[in-house]
Amino acid sequence: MQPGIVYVDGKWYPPERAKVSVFDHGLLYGDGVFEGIRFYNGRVFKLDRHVDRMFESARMIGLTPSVTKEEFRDIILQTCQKSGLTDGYLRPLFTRGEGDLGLDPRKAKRTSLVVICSTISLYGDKHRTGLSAIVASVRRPPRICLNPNVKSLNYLNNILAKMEANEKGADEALMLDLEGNVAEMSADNIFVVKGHTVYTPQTSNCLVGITRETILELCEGRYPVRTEMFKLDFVLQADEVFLTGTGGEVAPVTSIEGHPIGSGKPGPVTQELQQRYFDLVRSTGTPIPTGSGSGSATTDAASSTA
Ligand code: PXG
Repeated sequence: MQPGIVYVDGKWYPPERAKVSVFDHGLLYGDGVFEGIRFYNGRVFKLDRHVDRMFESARMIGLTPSVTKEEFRDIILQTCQKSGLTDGYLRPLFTRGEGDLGLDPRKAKRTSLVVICSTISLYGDKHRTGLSAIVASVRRPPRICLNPNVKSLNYLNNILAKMEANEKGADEALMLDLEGNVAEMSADNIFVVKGHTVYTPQTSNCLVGITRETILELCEGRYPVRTEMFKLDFVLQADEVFLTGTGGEVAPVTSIEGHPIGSGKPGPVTQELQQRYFDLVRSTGTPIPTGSGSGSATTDAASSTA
């Protein structure tokens, strides 16, 4: 069982007792949005950016959250505090809520808020040694079908790509859009290094990653950056490739379809940016409040804030 604590619509529960209805449209239709946030050393990294993106995702699917941004932010920090963890992962979800069968969102009368506070481990030692990737045959859907900037509860497109990687014994899957432009990895953005220049696709065909934004900030004044579309051959001829994501953090991709990238080992630009990223996440962020309430479960929001 996962460690931590889970908030569901006003109350906190131990992970094994946290439940949502089988009639929640988030489960029935993938109708909802989520975020993935990490906290390090008792501080939540880029909390306000994640709060803004979550509300923007909700707005794009016409979902009205049951809380304001300020309340949401407060619930996240309280959930961290109650978890007793100093390093971990937060997974807030807004779902369309419980409603009768039928995909019409009007059947769900009130949206739900869940915040899971736990831990996540994705690539282990491969952060240091490098990941292998395949090119997924499934493509990222175009904006006109489902805007990739919506971080929705419907991840089947990404999961199918990840399954192709699993079947081929690779760590990750690179995804193209319908035009053959490189879009992103199954749950991470992609960066390419050529010479001293750092390239990443524009965000019209991928998620506006917060780790991506952080890396672009870390490149400022050190490496020239170009955000532009490119094809697979550009990636295969790169000196270095790395991926970025809250879960995956910054990880080198050292082979694609069995073809080594650059030297076939993590490159110097990737290693430097990775180190700077780890330094930044461990030294900045919104402090998790300390005080009473830590570790308690099945308390309700109103009484614990009183
Ligand atoms: N693209 C996609 C499709 C994602 O899902 C990213 C890029 C990177 O975005 P951020 O803002 O995190 O830099 C994501 C994020 C998980 C997990 O449970 C997935 C993500 C983040 C955290 C955990 O596998 N994906």
